[in-house]
Amino acid sequence: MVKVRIEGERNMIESLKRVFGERFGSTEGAREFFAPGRVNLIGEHTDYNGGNVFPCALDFGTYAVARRREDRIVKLYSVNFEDLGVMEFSVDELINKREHDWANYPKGVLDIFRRSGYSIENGFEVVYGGNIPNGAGLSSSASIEVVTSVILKELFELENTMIDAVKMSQRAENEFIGVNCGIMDQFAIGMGRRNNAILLDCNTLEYTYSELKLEDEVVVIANTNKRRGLADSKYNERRGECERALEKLQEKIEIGALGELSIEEFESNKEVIGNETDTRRAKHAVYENQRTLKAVEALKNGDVEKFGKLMNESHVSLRDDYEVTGRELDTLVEAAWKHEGTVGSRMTGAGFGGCTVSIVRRDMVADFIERVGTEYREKTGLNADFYVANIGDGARELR
Ligand code: NG1
Ligand code: MG
Repeated sequence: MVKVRIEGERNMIESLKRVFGERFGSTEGAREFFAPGRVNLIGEHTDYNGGNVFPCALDFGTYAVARRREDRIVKLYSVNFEDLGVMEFSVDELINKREHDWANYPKGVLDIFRRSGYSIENGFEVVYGGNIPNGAGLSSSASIEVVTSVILKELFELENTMIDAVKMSQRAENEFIGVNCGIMDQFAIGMGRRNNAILLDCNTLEYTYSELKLEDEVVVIANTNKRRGLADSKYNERRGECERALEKLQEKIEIGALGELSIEEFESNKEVIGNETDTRRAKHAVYENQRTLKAVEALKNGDVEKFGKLMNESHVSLRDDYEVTGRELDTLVEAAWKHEGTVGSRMTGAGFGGCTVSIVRRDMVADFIERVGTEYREKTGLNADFYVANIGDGARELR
């Protein structure tokens, strides 16, 4: 099955506006916002290791209609979670977190903004609606966080930059939600640019845009439709293993993050890590980081073939050394590798389920979707969803 665009941007906004009017009385003065989802092309599990990532923003994501209120009440509603109704609280209240509640994301952002000293004294009301599949590694959560940051900035005329908003959105995820994630998702969503991926050094936050000069190829995202059950606990486990490896290495060499190591430095010092598993985790982080730099260079030189090979190597490393793939992701990627239209294919996001990203020859996409989808279904009993990705701009107010 091919899901290209669930609904166009205008349709989405118009239907959210209708709901806004129903829920909050009128649409007078209501403003329109958008934050994309993101897909990472290469550089996986490197962000929290102080390494490089190469993500891009998608052209679908989270839409929102928002308006400032004269009192101090905040009202939040999501058309994706109709059963939960309108969440209502005051800006003065200590913001309580409830388990499994989507509104924790906007609440967390509001909390971090206020704790960062931004004066938000009035309430506001928002209707959210999104078309990113949840828990698929396309960053639906970061998209809600970043769109909320943009809403707060615009409604309250705050002076923060998009980079500040990105950092506060990540803090909301770390400190309020309790997921100790790196900065890749929020950064790509806030700073994305049409037809470009972003090479981001997560240690220094230096970044450069790199145009995706794909003429004969397209980016295809495939959702395994396997939800990432244990992702969060395994995610934190991997972070722990990498931290342990780093501490050992620091006994011998002066480094602040695994991302600072060259392959040679890693190979000549790795015996101090001691533990075999931790060594493999660190190896992935170091090699993946270097692989990302090579891949970006290849793309700059118009060598898409080489970029694709490096994507394949990334998957192997995530499968064998980092051990974050699983049967569904491996089956989908192996089916893609067999197809003659495939330039490269790998898992994307945290892993354990969720999506793969592939570069596929444009004239073979239909056959790719048909054959890869069929093989995946035969081997796993699951249906994959395919999206031909358009690389879009970052979060913004729509005017
Ligand atoms: P996804 O799969 O989008 O949740 C997670 C982290 C990223 C990064 C990747 C692995 C969150 C919100 N994000 O992405 O920071 O570490 O895994 O590269 O957990
Ligand atoms: Mg998430």
